[in-house]
Amino acid sequence: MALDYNHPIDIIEDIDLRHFEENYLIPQKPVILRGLLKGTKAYDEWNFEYFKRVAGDLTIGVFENREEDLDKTMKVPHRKMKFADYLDLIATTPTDLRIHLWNIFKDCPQLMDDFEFPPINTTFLKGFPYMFFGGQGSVARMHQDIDMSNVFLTQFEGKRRVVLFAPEYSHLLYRYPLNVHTGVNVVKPDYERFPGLNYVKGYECEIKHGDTLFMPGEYWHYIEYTEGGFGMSLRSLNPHLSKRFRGLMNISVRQAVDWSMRKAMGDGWFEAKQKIADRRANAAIRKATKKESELIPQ
Ligand SMILES: O=C(O)CCC(=O)C(=O)O
Repeated sequence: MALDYNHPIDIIEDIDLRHFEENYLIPQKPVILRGLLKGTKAYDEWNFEYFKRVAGDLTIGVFENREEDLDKTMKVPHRKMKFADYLDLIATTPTDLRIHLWNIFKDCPQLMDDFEFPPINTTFLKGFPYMFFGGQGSVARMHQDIDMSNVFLTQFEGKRRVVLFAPEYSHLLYRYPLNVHTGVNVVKPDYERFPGLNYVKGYECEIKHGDTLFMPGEYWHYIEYTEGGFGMSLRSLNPHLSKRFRGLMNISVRQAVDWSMRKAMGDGWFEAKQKIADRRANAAIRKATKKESELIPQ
């Protein structure tokens, strides 16, 4: 057995609210919505040159691929650059530099006129559109989004490879307790250290200009820029109240407890979390192997 994320994702060119809700939103199943923003200025015109004209003079914080702090979301940028220089760099040169979760619309509100929230969802969080930029080879390591909202990730320039796993696999993926991160590297899996990976199944896809990937709330995602480029993510409330509640608890309580324990115990807390993650994974492996042996006729 080995880590299996070869399952393709449905690709749909035209979809209405009912079809989307019944087949993807309520069952929380990923799908690529090809050309979802067709007919908007963003779809036709957003490229490196456009963003250089609109926002090139801004100074922005950029992040490197770093292996440290595996259980933390990187919030403080590793360096600052002029945005126009950053765009020139990712347009021409492989680099690990990324910009993530940038609400560029606060700096350049006129960009909000370039698109409309697509009529396939009624609970978009309209105040939180974010842009993501990355050089070829840069990576967003595997994580879940802490608020558990659904994400509609549209690509405008370049290409991104995305690997997705359902939240049901969180224990087999060694999620740290009180946290939305894991120490596993899905593209270089270490089966000896993380045997649970043998029991996990997921999806893989590549998105390019005009593709919108619907990532259901709580889904694990690993993202790699196979070409330098950028995209926008629109978020919407999870249709399931239990997940909305979990998202709220994550932001308000779990994260705060995690931070205070880290402050109080330092590295000891990280080690304790690793042990708990290992214990939970071992229990999930026992359950998975029991299920398999039940399927073998005696
Ligand atoms: O593409 C990226 O840089 C990361 C996107 C991501 O992790 C997200 O939208 O939650």
